[in-house]
Amino acid sequence: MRKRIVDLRSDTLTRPTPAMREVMASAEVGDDVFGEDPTINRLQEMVAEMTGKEAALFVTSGVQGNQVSINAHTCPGQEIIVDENSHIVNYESGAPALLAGVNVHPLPGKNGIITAHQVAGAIRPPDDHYPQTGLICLENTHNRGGGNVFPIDEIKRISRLAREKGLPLHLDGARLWNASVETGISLEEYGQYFDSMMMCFSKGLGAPVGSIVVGSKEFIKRAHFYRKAYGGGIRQGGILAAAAIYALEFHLPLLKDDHRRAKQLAAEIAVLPGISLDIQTVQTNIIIFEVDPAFLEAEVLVTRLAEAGVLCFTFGLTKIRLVTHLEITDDDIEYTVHVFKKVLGD
Ligand code: TLP
Repeated sequence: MRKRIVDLRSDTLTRPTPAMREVMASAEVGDDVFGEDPTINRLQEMVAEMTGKEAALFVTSGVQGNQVSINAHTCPGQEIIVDENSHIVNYESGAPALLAGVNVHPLPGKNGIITAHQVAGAIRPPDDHYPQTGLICLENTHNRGGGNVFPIDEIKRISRLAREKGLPLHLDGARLWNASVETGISLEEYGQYFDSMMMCFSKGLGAPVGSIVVGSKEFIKRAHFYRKAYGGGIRQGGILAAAAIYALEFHLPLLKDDHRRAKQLAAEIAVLPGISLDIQTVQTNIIIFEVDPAFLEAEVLVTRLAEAGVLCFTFGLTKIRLVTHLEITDDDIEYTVHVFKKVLGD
């Protein structure tokens, strides 16, 4: 019998379903570098409309979406203000420096949430000693923050500040879909506060490849230049855009089940010995918890869970992340709880 595996390492692991593969196989395609792929064009129009933006650009990945946006907003030598735990600072291979030639100015957020007050203090005065601030970036939901939703009132305050200072505001919204489903705040409302937003189809939505960037026509024209420069022109990418359209239609409403399962799993493991987890922080599909090293090293817990078929990652020395997604069922949650209890000797 095949060993049972519950893979909670990431929502990037989802594989296209047979129905998704069918729409991919029959997608109409053209050369997107010439702007002639009808399915990519349809996806771009759809998402521009959903977010209330003038234009959209299909990109190969979340990293590429963030990086073409940083490039399109800034000049080399400028500085971008961003939370110290953001994906842009931690998991994009130093690309802001490598590709756009900008400094990052990381702020200490609380679970990834930075305030307008902190941002105001970080904007550089016009003095030749300082790098000049070129962009502010937020992340919603916040990955290292434990999938928490960025509070809308703080977004509004930061957006107001950015506009007063004439600075662009970019959102890493890899999981903005999750934030929107959880809060009921529409993508269009989120779109009002940002000059650009990047959203992924290849996380909870379950598409195999692809992200999208939205903004003004002028911004998208500049982003298009950088996408080409970074080798992101994907020709007959309509087969991928078809998967994204399918995901928006059929998988977006399912995200609320991922959130329900994550909250249930969090509540059940929070009470186990050696684990420290505030269930209030579990708002969407990500759970991050501390393991008391005096009880068990996080790395050892990950190995023992894996031996029993539950896969996850450490997030730093003492933390572990679990992510629910399209392929995780209620039964998988039950099994995971059972395995945790067995491993932690409850
Ligand atoms: N995140 C991945 C890893 O890179 C950590 C994951 O497993 O969660 N922004 C955010 C907030 C992300 O979480 C990710 C992916 C990205 C951008 C990058 O997306 P891709 O992997 O499509 O380049």
